[in-house]
Order: sequence, then C-alpha cells, then structure tokens
Amino acid sequence: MTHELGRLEDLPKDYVQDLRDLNLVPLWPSLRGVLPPTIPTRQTKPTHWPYSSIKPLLLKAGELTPIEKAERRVLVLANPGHGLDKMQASAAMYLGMQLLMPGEWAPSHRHTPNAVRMIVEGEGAYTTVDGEKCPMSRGDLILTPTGLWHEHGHDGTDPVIWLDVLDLPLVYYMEASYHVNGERQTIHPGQSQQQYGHGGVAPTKVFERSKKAYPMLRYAWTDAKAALQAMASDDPSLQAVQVTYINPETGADAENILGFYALMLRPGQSLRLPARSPAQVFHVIEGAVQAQIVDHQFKLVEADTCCAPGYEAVTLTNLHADKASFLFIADESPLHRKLGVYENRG
Ligand code: 1HN
Repeated sequence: MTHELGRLEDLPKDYVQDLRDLNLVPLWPSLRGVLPPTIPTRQTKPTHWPYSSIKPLLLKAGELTPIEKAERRVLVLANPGHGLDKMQASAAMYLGMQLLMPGEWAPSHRHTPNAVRMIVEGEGAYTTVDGEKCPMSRGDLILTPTGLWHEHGHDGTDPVIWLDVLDLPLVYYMEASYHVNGERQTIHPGQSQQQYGHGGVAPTKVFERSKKAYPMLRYAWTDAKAALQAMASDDPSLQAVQVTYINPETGADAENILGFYALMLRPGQSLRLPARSPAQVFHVIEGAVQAQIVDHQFKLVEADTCCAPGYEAVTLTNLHADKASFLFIADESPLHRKLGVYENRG
C-alpha cells in the first residue's frame, strides 16, 4: 500500500529553514521520488542516432578542429532525457563517434573509466593499448580497460570513424574519474588476438609469473561473425544467436562494468528481448534492423546507434528477408549483477 506522504509545503517555512541552516533535509517529501513504486524512474529516453546525420558533422569537425586542439575528436551521442550537457546515453553508459584523419595521432593517456571501440568505417588506423598495436577494421571491438595506456594512429588514406563506449557517467558519479597523459608507447610483440582469438584453447603460461587482468584487447569482427554464423547453422531452433565478448582467461565479461555482445538476426527474424534492469545500446554492424523500444520504432540502418532504458522489453526485427543482420550491443549487466540489482522481468 502506497500512502500519500507529507509535502515540504505542509511544514512551517521557518522550520524548513532551521533544518537547512544545519544541512538537514526531511526525507518524507522526497521518499517516493527516490524510491518510486514498482519500477524505477528512468531518465534514459529511447533515442536513435542515425549515422548518416553524424558523419557529415564529424567530418566537418575534422576541418574545424585540428586533432591537437581536441586530443580526441568526438561527437557525443547524448541522451536528451539526461540533458545533453551530461553527455550520457544512459545512467552508466557514454557513447561517442570519433574521427581520426590520415596521418593524425591522438596522444597516449590512461584513465579510470573503461572504454571500448567498435570500428565503424575506414581502414589503416590502429590503437595501441598497453604496448599492443591493434589494427582497426570495421566491426572489430578493441578494449581499453581502466588504467591501460592507449593512443590512436592512422597510416591509411581515408577518414576512420569508430564508436566509443565508456562507463564514464558511472565512474564520474563515483568521483573516481581522472586521466594521466603519457609518452608515445613502445610497441611490443604478442598480439592478444593471435593468442586468444581461437575458441577453446588459450596460451599455456609456463614461464609467466603474473597474469594480465585483460589478456585480450582486440576482438576481430571476422571471428565474432564466424562464431554467430556457425551457431545459427548448427541449431536452426536457437532463438537468440548471440555471443558475449569475454575475458578468455576467466570467462567473465570482457570489462568490469559494461557488457558487450554481438547478435545475429536471421533473415526476417523478430526477436523479443525480455525486460531486464540494465539499459542497452544497439549498433548495426551489418544489415538493417527495426528496434521497438517502449513507444518508439527505430529503423536502424548500417552504423546507426540507439539506446533503450532498463526494465523495458525490446523487440528487434531484421528488415532484410533474404540475409542476416548483425548488431553490436552494449549494456549495464555486469554492473547490475555485481551490485545485486540485476532483474529479468520477462
Ligand atoms: C577517451 O580517452 C577516448 O581514448 C575517447 O579515444 C572518448 C571520452 C571521455 C573520456 C575519455 C579515447 C573519451 C575518452
């Protein structure tokens, strides 16, 4: 039973002022606000960012702002429900589209928020993470976990664009967000994708004394796509043809706070994802997908991105009747599970 609670206006003004002077606040006028009945208040609005609108503005940023004046040349995909200035897609997720022009270099730094990059367009760029040179190709996922040095370079001939996903809003809220600038990294041999990019086997560490917390930094799209296609053809009754990007040493999510997945929709398939507590982000790697989120129907084409608030079911429909479509998904599941607030409401 939810009772009407006393309002602030019900209290004598001088009493409220006496409280305020002592940095005190009565709880009951605000209790329902912070603890609403049955379902949380979500500021995260279903939002669609079409790539066709972002790309020309991002290329324009390339003309307007040299990389030295930007460090990272990014247009942030901000959720209007949170207020654009907050630069957040959901409570815990930040999204940005980043442009690197041929010959440019985005200098080395490290920071507390975890990041990943999903490569959208262009060839010839690379990210160096913790001394490992990670080539960027369309659909690849590259991790830059908390605390690891990273910088971006570009030896190709055309602009390269990628989607950054960070847990920045959460880490900032925790008052734990900061960065440190560094020197250009020396590249060492030992590409993690070569060591870990083959399911079921992992390098035997005969001589190693300590394990790396993040052994795999680059997840090639060719491998993830092949896994999805193999799963789909192996079991035609499998409803959700989806893989999770994991740490191959532990089997846990690739990063601590956000979860990353690749989903294949069969030709014409419609898939209802149950209402779960974490917010989600959908990005089309290949194909075209309709996303039904609350009272919104987004028609997503290649490289489009959208987000959905938590506690809502999402229905994804492949708009191609004759070929598969592929989505990259990011969500807040690892965070919710670790904090014990994860729910699946069906
Ligand atoms: C960052 O370090 C990168 O390294 C991109 O490319 C986006 C957004 C906020 C804070 C740090 C990068 C970022 C970022």
